[in-house]
Order: sequence, then structure tokens, then C-alpha cells
Amino acid sequence: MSLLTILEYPDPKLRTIAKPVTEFDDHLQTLIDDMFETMYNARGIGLAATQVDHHIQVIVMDLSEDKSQPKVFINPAVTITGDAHKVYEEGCLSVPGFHEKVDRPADVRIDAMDREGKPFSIEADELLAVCIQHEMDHLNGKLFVDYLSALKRNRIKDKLVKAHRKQKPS
Ligand code: QAP
Ligand code: CO
Repeated sequence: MSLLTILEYPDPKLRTIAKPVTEFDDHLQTLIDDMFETMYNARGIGLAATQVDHHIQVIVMDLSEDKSQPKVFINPAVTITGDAHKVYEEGCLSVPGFHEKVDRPADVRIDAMDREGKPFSIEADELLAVCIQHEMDHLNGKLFVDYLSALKRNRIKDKLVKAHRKQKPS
């Protein structure tokens, strides 16, 4: 297993639209294992393949406290199943150090495949509903900062650009 590099906002590669997975081969299994290792190492609860510069529809997630509930979503589709909205304070491994409130539909159904390619469908609310919508956005080139005001978004961008310059002075 190996740690993958997480792309950070405002890297334009984060705007890439992911393609559906067609082959459930060893290469895919290795990517999924490496994504879990990368997510756990960074203390995250969700990671989309887009964030590690692989532009296919793969999401890994673990909402447990003790890494006991790894979940994989391949080629996911999300359907809003109610009118309720919920505001949740979101963060993102691609926007490290920043957390902001985002308003999203509270109840969704997820239709996806597991790592073997077997289809499944689940009803989601609470954190699972928030997290799957956040991660689906990544596969569509969208970030949670896109829901903020331009002022807030640009402040975050400027701070991250400055932090990146300090990491790699050129
Ligand atoms: C997406 O985000 C999410 O800034 C997953 O310094 C987050 O795993 C969905 C993280 C909240 C719903 C609610 C962020 C770790 C992890 C940071 C993450 C940080 C260290 C974010
Ligand atoms: Co994210």
C-alpha cells in the first residue's frame, strides 16, 4: 500500500470531471486500498479519487471513530428524497485547515456499486448524506468552497496559495 498525494485548492486538476469505472480489476483494488490509507493517514472521513488525481468515479468513506466502517462507492448516483435541508460545518482534505457551514438536502438515496462491481442502494441522512454529496461534488469538479461567498472563498484561496509558496519556494 502507498500514500497518495492529495491535491489542494486551488489546483485546477480538482475541476476535472471523473469518468465512470468500467473495469473492476487489480488496478482498481490497489487504488481503493491506497485511498483508504491516504484518507486514514490524513484523519479524513471521506475521499474522492479526484482528490488524488485519479479521474474516475470512486469514493472511499469511513464515518466511524475507529476505522471500523470502510465504505466504497463506485459510479454513485444521488437522488434527493425529501424537501428538508440541513446546514453542516464541512471541511475537506483538499482545503486543509478550513471549515465552513454548507446547506444541502438532508435526505438522499445513493445508488452505487461496491468494490467488486455489485450494485447497492441505501437511504442516507445525517452525516452520511452530507458526506456523499460532498464527495459526489468532487467527482463533478466541485468543492465545498464553491457554496461560500466569493469573499470567503477568495480569502481561503489566498491563504492556501501563500501556504503552498512557503512549502515550495521557487
Ligand atoms: C468531507 O472531509 C466532509 O481541514 C470529508 O485539517 C467533511 O475528511 C463531509 C480534514 C465534513 C462532511 C462533513 C480537514 C482533516 C478532513 C481538515 C474530511 C484537516 C484535517 C476532512
Ligand atoms: Co472534500
